[in-house]
Amino acid sequence: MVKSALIIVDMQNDFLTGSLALKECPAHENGEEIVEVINSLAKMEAWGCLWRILLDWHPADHISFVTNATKFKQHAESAVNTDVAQVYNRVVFDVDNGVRREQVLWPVHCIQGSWGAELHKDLNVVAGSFMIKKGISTSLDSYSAFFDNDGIHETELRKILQTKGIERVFVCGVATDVCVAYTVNDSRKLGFETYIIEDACKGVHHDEIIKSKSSMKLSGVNCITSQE
Ligand code: VGL
Ligand code: ZN
Repeated sequence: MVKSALIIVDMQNDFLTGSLALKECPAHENGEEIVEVINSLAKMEAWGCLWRILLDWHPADHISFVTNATKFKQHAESAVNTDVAQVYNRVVFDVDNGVRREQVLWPVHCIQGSWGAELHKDLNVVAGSFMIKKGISTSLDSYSAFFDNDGIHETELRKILQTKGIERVFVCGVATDVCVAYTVNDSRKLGFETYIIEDACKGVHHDEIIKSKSSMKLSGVNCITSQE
C-alpha cells in the first residue's frame, strides 16, 4: 500500500483571526472556515496517514515583518501605531531587498511563543502529529515545508518522509498562493506524488490563487477536494 502524509500548513491564530485576517487578505479573512474541513480529514488517520503540522515561527526581529524592513523602517515606525490596515495598504507586499533574495513584507505575525503563533483552538491535532517550525532565523523567510526561501537550506521533512517510506503527500491549510503553493511545488520537485486539497485551503489574493493553481497543475500536482 502506498504510504501517505498529510501536511497542514500554518493553521495559526495570526493567519486565521489575528494580524493577517484583514479585509485586504480576502481569503485569510474567512480562514476559519477551513478548520472544520481539515478536522473532517481525520479519517485519513485510519489509513495510516502520517500527520505533519507546519508552523510559521518567527523571531520578533524577522526580516518579513514590515516593521523590521530597513527600507521602510522609518515609515513603518511612524505608522505602526495607526490603523494596521493603513500600514498594510502602503507597505505590506512591497518588496524589500532581503539578504539573498527579494523579501515580501507582511504584518507582524507568528512570533515564537505568542498567541498569534498558536494553532487555532478548534483544530483537531491528531495524536502522533509532528510539528515543523519554519522561518525561525531572523534574516531568512521560509514559505515551504521543505526549503527556506533561498532554496538551499533544507528542513528535516524530506528525510523524515523518506525514512518512513512515504510516497504520497497531501497538503492543506493557508495560504494557497504562498506557503501551500511553495510546499506542493517542492514536494513535487522532490518526487512525491502530491495532492492539494482545495477546499481545505485558503489563499491571500484571488489572482495569485488562480495563477499558483495553474502552475501547480503544470508541475504535476493533483488538485482534489476533501471528499475525494
Ligand atoms: C505565510 C505570509 C507570511 C503563509 C507565511 O503561511 O502563507 N504568509 N508567512
Ligand atoms: Zn511568515
